[in-house]
Amino acid sequence: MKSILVIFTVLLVTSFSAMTLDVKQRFDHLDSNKDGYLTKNELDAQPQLLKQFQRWDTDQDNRVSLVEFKNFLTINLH
Ligand SMILES: [Ca+2]
Ligand SMILES: [Ca+2]
Repeated sequence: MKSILVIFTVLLVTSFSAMTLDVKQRFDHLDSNKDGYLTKNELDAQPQLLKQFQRWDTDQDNRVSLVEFKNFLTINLH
């Protein structure tokens, strides 16, 4: 019984970190100048993402941080 719980926990942690890594990779891919923020310029080539910009930018500083990006994706995945 205990081993099942351990396996379950390991699976949960693994899938969670895999998802986090995936989000980071997508973010880095979009962040073309690698300053750690996505700006409207960087999303110019992705109109479908640009449309979401205002919703992503929760503190409205006109740039999307990794945290904002992650929050948005996490909210929309559940
Ligand atoms: Ca950037
Ligand atoms: Ca922001």
